[in-house]
Amino acid sequence: MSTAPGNAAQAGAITRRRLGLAELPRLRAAGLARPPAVDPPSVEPGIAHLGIGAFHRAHQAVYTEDAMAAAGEPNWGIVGVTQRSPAVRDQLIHQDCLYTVLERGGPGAPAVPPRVVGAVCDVLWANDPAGPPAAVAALIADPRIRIVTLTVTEKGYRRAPGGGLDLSDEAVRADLARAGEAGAGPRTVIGQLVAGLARRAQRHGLGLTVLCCDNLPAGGEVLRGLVADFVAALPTGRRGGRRVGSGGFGDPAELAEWIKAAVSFPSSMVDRIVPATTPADRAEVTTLLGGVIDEAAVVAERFTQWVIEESFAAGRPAWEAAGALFTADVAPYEAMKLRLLNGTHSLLAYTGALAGHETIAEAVRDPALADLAAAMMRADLAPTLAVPAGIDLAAYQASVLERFANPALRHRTVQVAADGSQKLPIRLLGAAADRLAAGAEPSLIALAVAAWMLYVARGRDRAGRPLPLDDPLAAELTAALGPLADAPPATLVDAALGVRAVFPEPLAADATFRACLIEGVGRVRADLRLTD
Ligand code: CS2
Repeated sequence: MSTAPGNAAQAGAITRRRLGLAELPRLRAAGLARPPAVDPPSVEPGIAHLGIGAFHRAHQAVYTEDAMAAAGEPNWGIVGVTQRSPAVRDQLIHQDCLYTVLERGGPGAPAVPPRVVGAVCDVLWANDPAGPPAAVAALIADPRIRIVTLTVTEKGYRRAPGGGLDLSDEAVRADLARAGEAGAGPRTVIGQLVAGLARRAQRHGLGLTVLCCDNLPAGGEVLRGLVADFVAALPTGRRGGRRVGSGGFGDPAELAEWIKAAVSFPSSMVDRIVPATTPADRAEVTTLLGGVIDEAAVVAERFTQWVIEESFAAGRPAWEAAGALFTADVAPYEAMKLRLLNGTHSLLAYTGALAGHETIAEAVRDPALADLAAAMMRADLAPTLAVPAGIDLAAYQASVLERFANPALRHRTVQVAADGSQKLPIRLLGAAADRLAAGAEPSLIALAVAAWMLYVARGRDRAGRPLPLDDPLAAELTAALGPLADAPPATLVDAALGVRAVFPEPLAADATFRACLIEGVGRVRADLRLTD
């Protein structure tokens, strides 16, 4: 039987319905999804978010929606900014900025319907050739915006090895060189922030909070420093004996003063495992939504945590009503999470990928790797931590492994392995330095770092399958380590320790650490049978 063209088109239309406001009543009535806790059309912008990827959508945006609903304050809606490509913008604006979060609990956890989130009001692509060049600065200067949040990943901050802004970075230099020129929108996140702050200072001077939500220790202080470095490096000239700044940025000294007085930079610890969404995830969401397609769906574990330093210059959503914890000192929470969770994630990513495990859950089900992970946390990482109030550190370590073991998440080892040059110093090298200073040998941290060296040098797993090197320093690392995949351990270790952007001077020169790394390379090669 042949199908008439009209019927086929109609069938296509039925199966190709897209998530959006028009679909909400039906999804709600059919109980297929948990509808937004707010009424999306009534949500007004209050937050600009730089880096609207999967993590933000499954974490801060959910807290924000719940806070708006709990407090009856719909004026904390999020305007997201996407940096590299228009993909997320295109996905979201074609569905009224609605998207679903699909939670995947561990084995035995009851399935819950996907949740539609309505906290996002709009999305901009920072580099849109069709848009105004300084759209992000204009957004940050919008008086309705009272908080700028960021999830731009470690590399998005463009820090130099010493921690300050990398003034040798080409994009930073280009932003500084063109600062204030008409028609030139900054490309770097710090450039965009400073351009927005400058415009804000000139237009109305209303205060603002800039809240770092990346995996950075003391993220607020770091960001404050990077903004100050950019402002200090703005080109200036002299007019009538007075320093004047370039174009729209005004006088850098005045801008620096205004920032000090009007902008706060709290730190926060964020936690939720949110793997990159796959086509299979999107297909599952479509099925769960009865045929409605959501191009912007995200999948996350059930666990979520947010600890925020209470320092807001211009108000904030009632995030505590959504479960966030406010504290005067986030540092112990950050260190615990970055070292125990993220450090162990990295260990499992490199050893797991080399051993041929596709996901973190598979890696942690490998008894040898699970033992290593537990031992590294217990022996090398936990002793470096000040235990945050109310936390049982042993239980926390167990919970990390339990979360990693969730087979429904399918978090790929190569995804966590990305950007190792940026992640290792934060997650593992600081702890190694602390242990060395205490006279201890951080042999399991060294093993994790050795696994990274072998991952980079070999570029293939135990079975010879290629492993991608997704890292801003990929070229430098491949040149230094690529030829040394089968070299004696000391040769590989010495070449890696020479990469100053990863290993700071005192640690690189530490004989105990070097010896631990050499032993680590030997052990990873032998235990994972990489030389077979
Ligand atoms: C992971 C994190 O990709 C990675 O490097 O370690 O994204 C991790 O899943 C989150 O920080 C969990 O909060």
